Amino acid sequence: MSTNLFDVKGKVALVTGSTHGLGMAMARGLGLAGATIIVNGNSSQAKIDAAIADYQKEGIKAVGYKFNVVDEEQVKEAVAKIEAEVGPIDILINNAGIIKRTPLLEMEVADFREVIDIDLVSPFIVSKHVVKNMVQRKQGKVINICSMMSELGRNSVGAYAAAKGGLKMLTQNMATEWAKHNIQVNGIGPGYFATSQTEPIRVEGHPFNDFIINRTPAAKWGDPNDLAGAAIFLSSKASDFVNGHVVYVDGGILATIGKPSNEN
Ligand code: GCO
Repeated sequence: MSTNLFDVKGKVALVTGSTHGLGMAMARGLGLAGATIIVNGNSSQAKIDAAIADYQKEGIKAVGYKFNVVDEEQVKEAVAKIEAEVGPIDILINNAGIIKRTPLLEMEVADFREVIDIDLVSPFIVSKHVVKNMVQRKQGKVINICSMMSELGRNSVGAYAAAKGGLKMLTQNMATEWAKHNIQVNGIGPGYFATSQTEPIRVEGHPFNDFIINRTPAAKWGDPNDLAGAAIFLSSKASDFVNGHVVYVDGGILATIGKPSNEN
C-alpha cells in the first residue's frame, strides 16, 4: 500500500472540458502523476483526438469521450460507457465552462441562462451521475472549478459570477451531503491564467492586462501548470478530511485590496 499521501497512480479521473486550457493542465498533472485521464469535450471528435495525442506524447494514459455536459441523457450514457470500458471513476473534475463578457443591462436572457446552464447546472448533472456510483464504492473525489468570481464581482461578467458564486455554494452542499459516504467535494479557484479564455483581455497593452499585473501580488498571469498541485492534493489521500473548501490558486489576488498602479 502506498505511503505516498499524494499518490493517484491507477486512479481514473474524468475531467470535463479537458481538450485545452485549465482542464487540460489539471488533467495533465494528474496523468503525469499516474492517473488514467478520461478526456471530455463537446466541440469535435477531432479536438478530442488531438488532445489524446498530446497526452499520450507524454506517456499519459488517456481515453476520450465526446458528450455535452448539460445534456443529462448524454451524461448518463457516457458515465455508464466510461465505467464499463475504462473502470470506476475515482476522481471527477467539473471544469467545463464558458464565459460571456456583456454588461448585465445589455445581456440577453438566453445568454445569461446558457452561462448558468454550463457553468453551474452541468456540474450538478455530471456529479449526480458519477457520485451515485461513488456512494456504492464508499469513496470518491469531486473537484468543482470555481473562480475569482466565486468571491468577487467584475464589470461585464455578471452571469459568470452568478454561476461561479453558486458553484462555490453547490460545492459546500455536495460536501455536506456526500462526506458521510467518504466522498470529498472541494473546489479549485483559479486566479487569472494565460489561456484562450483570457486571451482577449490579456493582449499586450490591453488595460485589463496592466490591471491584472498590478492587482496580482505575484505580478504575473498564472501558468496553467500551476494548478496541477492543487488538483493532485484534492484528488489524493492527502485531502481525505478536507470537505467543502475552495483552494484558491491566484498569485495572492484574494489576499489583498490591491495597490495604486504607481506603487511597487
Ligand atoms: C474575466 C476572466 C475570469 C478568469 C477567471 C478568474 O473575464 O474576468 O476571464 O473569469 O477567467 O475566472 O478566476
